Amino acid sequence: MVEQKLEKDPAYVREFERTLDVIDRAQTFFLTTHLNPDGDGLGCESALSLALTCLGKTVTVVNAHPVPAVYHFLPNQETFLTQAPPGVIYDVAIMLECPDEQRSGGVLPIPGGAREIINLDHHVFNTRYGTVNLIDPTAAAAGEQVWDLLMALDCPVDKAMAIGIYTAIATDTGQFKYPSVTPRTHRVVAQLLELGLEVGFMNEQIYERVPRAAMRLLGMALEKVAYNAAGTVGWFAVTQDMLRAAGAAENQTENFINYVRSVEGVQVAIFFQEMSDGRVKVSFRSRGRVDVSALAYALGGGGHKRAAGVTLTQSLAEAQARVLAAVETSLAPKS
Ligand SMILES: [Mn+2]
Repeated sequence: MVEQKLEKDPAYVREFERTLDVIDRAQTFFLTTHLNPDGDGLGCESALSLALTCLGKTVTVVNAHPVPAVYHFLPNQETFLTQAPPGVIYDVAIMLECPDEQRSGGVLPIPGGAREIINLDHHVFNTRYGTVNLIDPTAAAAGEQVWDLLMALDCPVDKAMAIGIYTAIATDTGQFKYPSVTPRTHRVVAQLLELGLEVGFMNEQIYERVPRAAMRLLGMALEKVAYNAAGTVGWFAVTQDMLRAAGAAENQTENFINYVRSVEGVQVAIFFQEMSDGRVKVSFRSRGRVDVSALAYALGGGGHKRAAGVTLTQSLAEAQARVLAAVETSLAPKS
């Protein structure tokens, strides 16, 4: 693992060593990720909770939302909670790709508190709110960072942990297709395969168990994709009415946006989802020069250069008008 650590800057290596020290001295752990948890956050929680348990530590995993059905194959996910136990003070809280406290969706602050906060993330915008900040925007997924940790902890890595790390990296890189992928990404995956992980099994678990209702919803949504005049922006929406008509759940739309991102000429794909609480969840994907993380950040959200999002407290029509105007501005040639 010396090789992987050498790819990092000295400040990161220092924080990494501090992380190991903090983990070593602690007994009780609290883990969380961002709201609407995705494959990266959940895969990290799965693998890291297994490793900490193996070290004899006590681990509590709490997320703002339940684990989506697609990720029910992740080892240990059945122990994940959606409410923090009241009054418990933890030795250490580990935030897995949660760039600021608000993104935890109300899980932070922890009711009883934590003595140390390890803030592990690969987002460019991170408020560095931890007592330890392990921030590496060159990591294709937080799963790469967690893998480094697992390799350095005093507990043998195994196939169950490999399942979580593979899920984290595969889902955050669009199955190893995005520009965020580096030689290091594939070196980590090679190590996972050496533990006996089967790629075919993983692909089936993550991508080939689409519920019929979700497929129906996708069909309805794709019929209504709209484009700007230049064909550089494509957008579409899922409303509460559509969810009801398809019999689908709110968290079954995770991959929808990638269909529009793949259309010839489209530089920015936007997906609007009307939530049951009336707010509108907006997802961005970029293929061109547009930095959608800056766009999302300006609207109050966050993310990466090519994948970002924000939740707006507006009607769907208002949210669409506001977001489309912002996108056109960011596409306009700078004068
Ligand atoms: Mn991620």
